Amino acid sequence: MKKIDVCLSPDLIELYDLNNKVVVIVDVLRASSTMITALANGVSQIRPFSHVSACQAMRRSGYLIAGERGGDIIDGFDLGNSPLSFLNEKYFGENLAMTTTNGTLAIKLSQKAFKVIIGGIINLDAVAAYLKAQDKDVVVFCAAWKGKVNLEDTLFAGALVDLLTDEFEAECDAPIVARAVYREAKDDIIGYLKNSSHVNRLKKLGIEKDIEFCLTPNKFSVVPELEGDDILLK
Ligand code: 3SL
Repeated sequence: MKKIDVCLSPDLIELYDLNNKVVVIVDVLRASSTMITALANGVSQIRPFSHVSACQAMRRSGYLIAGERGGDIIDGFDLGNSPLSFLNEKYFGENLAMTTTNGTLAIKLSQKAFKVIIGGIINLDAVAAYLKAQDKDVVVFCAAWKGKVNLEDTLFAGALVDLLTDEFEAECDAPIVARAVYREAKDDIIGYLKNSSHVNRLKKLGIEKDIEFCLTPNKFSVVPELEGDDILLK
C-alpha cells in the first residue's frame, strides 16, 4: 500500500524524506489557492520566490510581479495575493513571479521531491484523483504560518487523507491528527475556521471574500505542478 504523511510546518520539513515522493504544497489562505486560480484562469506559469528582491527582478524578464507581506500587496508590485484578482481570465497568457510569506517558501523547501504539486480546498478532488493515479508515496506539506501550525492547512491535509484512505496508509500520527480535524470540521468548514488565527488576520484586512472563496471545495479541477523553476498546468 502507498503511504501518506503530513508535515504540519516548514520548521519540521527536515524530518521528512522527500526523495521519490510526491509533495502536495498547501497554503489554503491564500498562496496555493491564488496559484490554482491564476493557472485555471489562463496564467501561463508562475515562478515562486522566497525573497522580494529576486521576485521583483523578474519584471525585467517580462513577468508580472505578485506577492504579499503581512497580507498586503508589496510596494511596487503589480498584484497582491488575492485569488479573486485572477478571475475572468484577466491575466490570460501572462507569466507571473510570486513571493508570499509562507507558501512560496514551502515550495522552495521541496526541491528534493520527485514531484511537487499545488493543492487547496478549491481543487481538493482533483488532487486526490491525481495522487490515486500515481505510484508514489505522498507528503502533504502545510505552509502554515511562520513555522507555527495552522488549522486551515491541517484541515486540507486531513480531507486528502480521508479521500485517499483506501489506497494510502498513514506514515506517522500527523495524518491521523489532520483527519480528525477534518472530520470535526467537514459539515461547516467556514464556521469551524472562524476563530482561526489566519482567518482573523485576513478579516482585519477586510478580505472576507477571499476567505470564502479559498474555503469553497472544488471550484477547479486543475492540478498545478512544478516543472523546473515554474509552476504550470501539464
Ligand atoms: O503566507 C502566505 O504564503 C500567504 O498566503 C499569506 S496571506 O494570506 O497572503 O496573508
